[in-house]
Amino acid sequence: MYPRAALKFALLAQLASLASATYSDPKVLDACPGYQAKNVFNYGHKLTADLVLGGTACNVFGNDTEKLKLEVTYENKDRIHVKITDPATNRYEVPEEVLSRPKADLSAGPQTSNILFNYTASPFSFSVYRAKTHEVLFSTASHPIIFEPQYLRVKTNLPANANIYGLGEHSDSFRLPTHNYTRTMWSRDAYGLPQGQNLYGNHPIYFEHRTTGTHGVFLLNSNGMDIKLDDTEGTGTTLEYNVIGGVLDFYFLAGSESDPTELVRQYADVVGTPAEVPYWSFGFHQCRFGYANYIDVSQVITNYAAAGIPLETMWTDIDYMDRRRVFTVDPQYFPLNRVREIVDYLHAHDQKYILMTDPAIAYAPGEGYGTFDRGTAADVWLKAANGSSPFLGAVWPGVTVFPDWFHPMAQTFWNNEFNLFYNPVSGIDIDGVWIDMNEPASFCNYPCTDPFAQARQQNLPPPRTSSPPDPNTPIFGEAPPSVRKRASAPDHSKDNVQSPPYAIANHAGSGALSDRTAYTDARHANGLIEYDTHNLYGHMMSTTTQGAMAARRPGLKTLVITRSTFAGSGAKVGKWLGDNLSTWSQYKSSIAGILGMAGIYQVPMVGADICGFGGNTNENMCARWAMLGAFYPFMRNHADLSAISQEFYRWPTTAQAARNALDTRYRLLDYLYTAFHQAKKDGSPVLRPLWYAFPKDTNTFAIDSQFFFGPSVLISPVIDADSTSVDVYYPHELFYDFHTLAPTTGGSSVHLTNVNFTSIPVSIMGGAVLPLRTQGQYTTTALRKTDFELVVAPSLADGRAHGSLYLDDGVSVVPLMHTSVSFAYEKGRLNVQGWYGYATGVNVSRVRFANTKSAPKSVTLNGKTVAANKVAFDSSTGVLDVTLGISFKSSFVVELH
Ligand SMILES: *[C@@H]1O[C@H](CO)[C@@H](O)[C@H](O)[C@H]1NC(C)=O
Ligand SMILES: *[C@@H]1O[C@H](CO)[C@@H](O)[C@H](O)[C@H]1NC(C)=O
Ligand SMILES: *[C@@H]1O[C@H](CO)[C@@H](O)[C@H](O)[C@H]1NC(C)=O
Ligand SMILES: *[C@@H]1O[C@H](CO)[C@@H](O)[C@H](O)[C@H]1NC(C)=O
Ligand SMILES: *[C@@H]1O[C@H](CO)[C@@H](O)[C@H](O)[C@H]1NC(C)=O
Ligand SMILES: *[C@@H]1O[C@H](CO)[C@@H](O)[C@H](O)[C@H]1NC(C)=O
Ligand SMILES: CC(=O)N[C@H]1CO[C@H](CO)[C@@H](O)[C@@H]1O
Repeated sequence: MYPRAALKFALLAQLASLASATYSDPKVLDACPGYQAKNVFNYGHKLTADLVLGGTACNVFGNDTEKLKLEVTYENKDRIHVKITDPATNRYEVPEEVLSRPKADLSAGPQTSNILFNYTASPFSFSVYRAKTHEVLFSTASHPIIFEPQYLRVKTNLPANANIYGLGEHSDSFRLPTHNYTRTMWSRDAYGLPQGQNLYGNHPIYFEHRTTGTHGVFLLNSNGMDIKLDDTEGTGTTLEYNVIGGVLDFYFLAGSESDPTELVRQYADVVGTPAEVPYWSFGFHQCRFGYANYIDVSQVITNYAAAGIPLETMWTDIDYMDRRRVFTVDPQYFPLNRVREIVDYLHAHDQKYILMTDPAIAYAPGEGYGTFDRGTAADVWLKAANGSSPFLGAVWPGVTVFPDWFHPMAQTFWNNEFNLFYNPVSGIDIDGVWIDMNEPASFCNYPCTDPFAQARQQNLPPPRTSSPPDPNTPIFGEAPPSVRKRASAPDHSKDNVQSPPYAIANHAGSGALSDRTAYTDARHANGLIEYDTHNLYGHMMSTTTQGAMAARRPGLKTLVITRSTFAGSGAKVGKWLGDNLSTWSQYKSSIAGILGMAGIYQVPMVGADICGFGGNTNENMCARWAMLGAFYPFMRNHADLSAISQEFYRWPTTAQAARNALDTRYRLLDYLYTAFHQAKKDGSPVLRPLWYAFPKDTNTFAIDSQFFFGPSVLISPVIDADSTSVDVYYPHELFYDFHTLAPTTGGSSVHLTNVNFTSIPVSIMGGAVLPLRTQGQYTTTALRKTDFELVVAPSLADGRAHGSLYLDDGVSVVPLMHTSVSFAYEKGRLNVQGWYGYATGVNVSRVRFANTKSAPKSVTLNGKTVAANKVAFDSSTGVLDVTLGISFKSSFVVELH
């Protein structure tokens, strides 16, 4: 079957790319008739209309739909929902169970809205503009909307050199190119993170920033699409959606004229605020593909301790599995009792353990593989097009099936597998979980003829020798329902789902949609097919896995790290940036990657593989990367099977760099935890590009080699290979060196020299009060017993500063007690006010006031003079250091007189 099918795919793909070369011509598309608005009803907060084809159909990629329904809803003062559907057919839409739609305010309407919807009836076009200034943000004028069964097109004009961010997942610059640039949304296994191509996940949201304000546009659609940014038509920049299914479901977000972080919060209102993660998960994680056996793993743990480099969590890749089958251990290389011994050792030392879980499950009828047998009994596998036999792929264990996350028993099945294998009493008591290959990736189109894929299939560890478990153990109390809710599923009988007329620029294999993944005609229990839901597979595995982890340890926060995401995934899970190489360019581009996830898409628990995954790193690169990685929210060192060992202790410079940067990171861990708590509350970004804080400073718009860690700590790493200097930009504000608190006045670029390989420039932005631990510790458990100190970093404009601290037990989803403190500094008076429900059990050891002009005559704590020997002023740096040594359980005031 495969050779013929492959040939068919290849031919159709060729034809389709020919077709798109012809028809994607903007002149051809702009000559389409578009629509006319009829029967317009304006209810104030809502507008509806029929859109009727406005002339002779152009049928570029299928027949134009004759009549559409337009529905415009003012959902709140900052959000307009614009939806265009075909009322005559049941078209696919992202299911509510995947992304529940945001609620609208009853009082919303054009009178109170910050943005307004406008339209012309004939030819129909619409625009969204700012209510106050009438500045147009989005306009389809002169670009007719095209709506065909397998092709939707919407295009807007934007200013020349528009500042566009988002549309991830990509490995391109944070500020996107605007010349002949295509962002393709179609999840794929993208080893090497090639630039300009589709990667693992999909976030069809863009932010556009202007000096007059920042706004956002979210297209809620999970079908394959190309979003094109271009400037070759001489009319500024254009942004064009080319979507191969679903409906046009836009959320226009007003953002703000002065504070871009408002827009981040508005996006969180639509897709959900991010999950809080356990405090310990901010500790350092070590992993690699290729730890040969349990002895290897145990040695890495003891080597870290011997090197004095904090190790919070040890990870194991697929190496632990028996024949690479999930929910198994290799009895010879990773015998269960020895792995349990490792877990016990880690837990006794306040450390954690995490294992990899893949979605692809070995297809092993009659072999006694419990997971396969139980899943088969429950009938939870994704089905082939005919809906009767499981869809097969080829992944790590060889031929595999894939769970159907839409199946009504999928969660029960997954919970049960987690309870059996990750059982504290009889299995492996993991603390978090890592999910991979969930695009879903398949090495080839089964049955594979591709020699590369065949070779990978055969590259298996030695076979197991122990006897398999009883495959017939009943687990489900009742027979799984075999009902399939097909009635509501969209009808694709007339569509070409293998090779739609418009070919998106998929870079997997030959470019066919089904290449190296589940085929587009594979069927879910609810009747949906992968053509529509492909981009949701990783997201659904994420939410199901998070559910299974929450069921294992009810009431506790979970850490799930996934590879594939969709809009909204961050509400449940974190993400690593996937498989790249140990290169200096990837070291740098990881910053744009984490800024996208943590600054825009609401997936703040994010990090790149430190020191690089594929290929070999070296001492200098790994040292620089250890220090940059200390400011990824999720900090993990991870390497590929064929790469040299790259644990931080392998080289002296790298080891020292890691110790230094980890010390800084751990001192900031409560500040990071507070930023996550704020993000959970209102969607405020955990990482920020410079322009979020300096939206009028055009110098900042393209900077993606520096970033803010939390609201006010600026990270400015050395970027160039083996270099000890870097050009950094400090915007118009004071920036205080993290260690010395010496201030630099910003407003220009600075050439930093002699940045040795064990240090990274970290500065505190003026206007901040930071709660720091006095020093890093080996584990976060020990860290939480360490005293706090406060740093006051006054702003340039008015010398004020403020900050906050949120603390709880670090693990409970709903903590019984919490402590929430705010810090405000003005005119020599630091006011620490708050609620102290959670006992910190530690002291505030001191306060350091930066940029103090002269030594004060006296310092008081709650009105009482602080002894002179507890006050030290350094005139060279302007730092006033006041020792307090008071229990951190109530509010206090420190005044400089
Ligand atoms: C498009 O419309 C024409 C004429 O109405 C019809 O013959 C043809 O089958 C349609 N094509 C598709 C793909 O539906
Ligand atoms: C709204 O659209 C109408 C019709 O095209 C146009 O005359 C009017 O100027 C637009 N209003 C704004 C504020 O753009
Ligand atoms: C745009 O990019 C494509 C793909 O990289 C290339 O083939 C084409 O020549 C480019 N077109 C222009 C006008 O630069
Ligand atoms: C369903 O499709 C699969 C994959 O193409 C095939 O192996 C199987 O025989 C088919 N089953 C039936 C009942 O047609
Ligand atoms: C590296 O630079 C830092 C910061 O300037 C300095 O404290 C440290 O002593 C330097 N290390 C070495 C080995 O020179
Ligand atoms: C902590 O503060 C208490 C007083 O509140 C003091 O007695 C104690 O010595 C302090 N501990 C340290 C380590 O400074
Ligand atoms: C951003 C970056 O450096 N990406 C590189 C990742 O690895 C591939 C090779 O597989 C390079 O082509 C990319 O440039």
